[in-house]
Amino acid sequence: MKPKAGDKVKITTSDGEFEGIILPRPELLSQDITVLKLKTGYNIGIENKKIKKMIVLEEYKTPVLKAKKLKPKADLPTVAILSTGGTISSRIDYRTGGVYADYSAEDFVAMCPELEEIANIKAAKVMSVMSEDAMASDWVKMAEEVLKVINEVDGVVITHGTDTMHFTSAALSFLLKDLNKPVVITGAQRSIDRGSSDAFMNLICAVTAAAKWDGAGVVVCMHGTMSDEFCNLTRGTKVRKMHTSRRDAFRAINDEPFAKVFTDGKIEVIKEDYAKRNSGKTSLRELEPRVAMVYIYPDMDPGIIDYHLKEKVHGLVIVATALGHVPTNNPKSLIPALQKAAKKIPVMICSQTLYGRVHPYVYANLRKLSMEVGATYLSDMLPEAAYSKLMVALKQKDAKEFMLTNIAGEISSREVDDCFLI
Ligand code: DAS
Repeated sequence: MKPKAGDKVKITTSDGEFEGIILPRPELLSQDITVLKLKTGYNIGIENKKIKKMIVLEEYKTPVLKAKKLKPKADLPTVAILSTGGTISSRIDYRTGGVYADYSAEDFVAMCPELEEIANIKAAKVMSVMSEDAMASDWVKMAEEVLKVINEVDGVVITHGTDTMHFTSAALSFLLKDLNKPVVITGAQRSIDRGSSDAFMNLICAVTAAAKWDGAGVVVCMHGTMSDEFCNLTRGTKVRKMHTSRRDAFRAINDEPFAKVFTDGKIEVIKEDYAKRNSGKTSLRELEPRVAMVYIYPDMDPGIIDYHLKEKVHGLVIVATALGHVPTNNPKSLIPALQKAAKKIPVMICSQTLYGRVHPYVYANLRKLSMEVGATYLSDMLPEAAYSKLMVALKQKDAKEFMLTNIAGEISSREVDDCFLI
């Protein structure tokens, strides 16, 4: 049997004998070296040509997680945990360095027994993707799974990768029409099997919010500070991942969190401008995925607009500079291409500043884009929210009217300057 990554082996070479675990060789690195993790924890590289003999002492087997049987308690609320993948669901296999298991929601309860003190957990694994791989069809699948369980529980938690969590939280805000209870999305910046993981506190706070928060809507529940003080509950259309790795990477933009959630079960309301839990009927909207986002930058090639038209996108979200500008008065002006596009498909304008709101008239260039081209200015809507909202809008009778209607708090009526970069 040919030794493989993870096997415990004894290697005899001209320089002596070595015992340890074979580590995987990333494709990029040369394959004529065997890397061994010694008992001491150190790794050594042995040239294959020096190896006289290698015997397998213990073959590696991918550990199988024992799913924990969940026992419901009559006096507790019921929360569904739908797992979709991401770091929160991944376990690094220190023997091989690879990710070897994708936790299901039952596993979360097994690793975090506090969850069973907060609510009866109904678990389901919806998919198993790192969120950079999520697609619009995955958002539809998640929304369908929420709809399947929503009438049997007091709230839903979705565990998800962090990279595109804010795309998903916005998309579900538009796909789930008249959502009548909380859908709380959470994740982790550090995998759940590492001591310093933020996963446990995020899970506990997310299940608490799904069980007890009096709101109805899609929210993100992630660390509010670098330490384990509390989690923020932030509107799904006004939240964004703003740091690659900090535990408090998720911030409210042009908004403030609804509430702080503590691991002792306390929910401290910050503001109440959200729909309350109700007995209304939640339904599903459809989406048209062929929408493109175009980030505006100096000296860009306006050909990108023509490319998208050729690729038959049905809508464009322009992530413009500041108040909503694009290159207008230079040899590479985007106006002609956008004029052509706007004749066929909706062209929406957001700002890459994220904070503040775009404006169609302040400058002559803006008037050219809003009035001559006919682009639609989306106030303080985040680009990622506009992206999924336009997909849903394209399935409505009047896409432009839908985009300008405040569906899930994606357009704030008043300035929230006091929370700039909080
Ligand atoms: N790749 C990242 C993702 O799935 C890992 C994480 O942060 O969850 O979004």
